Amino acid sequence: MKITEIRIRKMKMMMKHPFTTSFGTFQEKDFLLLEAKDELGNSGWGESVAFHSPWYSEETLETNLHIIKDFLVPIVLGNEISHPDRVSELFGHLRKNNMAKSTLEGAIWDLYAKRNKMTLAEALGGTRKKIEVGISIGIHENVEELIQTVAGFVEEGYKRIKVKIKPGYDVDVMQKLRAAFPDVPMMADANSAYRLEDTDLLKQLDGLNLTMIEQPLASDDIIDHAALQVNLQTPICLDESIHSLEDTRKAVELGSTKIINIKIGRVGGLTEAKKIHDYCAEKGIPVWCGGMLESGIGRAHNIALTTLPNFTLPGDTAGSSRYWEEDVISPEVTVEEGYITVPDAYGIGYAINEQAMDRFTVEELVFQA
Ligand code: OSB
Ligand code: MG
Repeated sequence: MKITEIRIRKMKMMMKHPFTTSFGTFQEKDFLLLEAKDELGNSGWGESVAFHSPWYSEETLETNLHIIKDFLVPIVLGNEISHPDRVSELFGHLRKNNMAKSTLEGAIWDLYAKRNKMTLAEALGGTRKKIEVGISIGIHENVEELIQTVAGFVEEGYKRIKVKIKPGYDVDVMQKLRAAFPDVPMMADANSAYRLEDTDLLKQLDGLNLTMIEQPLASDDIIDHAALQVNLQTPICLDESIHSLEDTRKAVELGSTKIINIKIGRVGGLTEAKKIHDYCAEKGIPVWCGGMLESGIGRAHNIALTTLPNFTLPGDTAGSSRYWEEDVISPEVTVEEGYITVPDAYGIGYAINEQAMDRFTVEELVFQA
């Protein structure tokens, strides 16, 4: 297929509720969407999961925009791409900037699937018709309120509850939650808020029957996580530390992680995500699909990826209504009894809600071959 046009939209959407992690709170989501068109008039969509500020990773919306328009667009625009797997090879000589690469690669995957009259899930080799989903819940300073919030999502049927923790808001909170919900699959995500010296504190989470603890230590670490795992019964799951298949291999070989959170943007796209999935399947490491507070476009990519067989744990891809009054796709993503039905329309499987798309667009850049 020949890439004839690329359009980048700067988006701004208000989240229904503020979301708080160990790094801080946000309620406004600024991000990029990218549309790639081919010579037959097909169009594919990708979402940049980089945030406005570099709190989660070093990438931001503006660095993504710079990398995409000044380096990535010139590589693909006007060129023939035989298969989306080629895109990561074409980008291979450019270091990191994974979320930027993933934005354009994702759009080309969608385009490829539509052109070949397949769902994105089928194009990736996925087989599941519905996927199990959990939900990620931000820090609520008032634990009673947290319990109320969790109760609502348990009621809605979410298959697993993930709670953000930070120093001073951890063991006591998790104990109270476990007491309130003895049988609900539960996990904690620290977003790198602890150090190896906190091992004794983290050990107090053992015995609460948590499915895992996500990224307790530094965002660039795999050594201390291995040392921590030796002393912890709760499985460690890495998020921030994993950027590639190579990172995954090293972390698994060192024993730093027993479960991997795969985020398409963080690993540079669907092709790399699939490689990580395949490697983990071979090693008996379960994986699940993380979230980045995406709009429907990013969510649709997450859903397609989750149809691969080793995504055996519920992901963070909650329904559109979790964060948005109105989403940029139609129909919106809905969750029924903890499941999302994988759409059967070609490509990402959801149409664009043009009115919402235009309303949330702040700026548009167009590149033509
Ligand atoms: O660490 O998984 C994370 C949100 C933003 C950045 C990082 C993370 C998260 C979440 C929420 O946990 C995932 C979602 O609901 O999209
Ligand atoms: Mg995380």
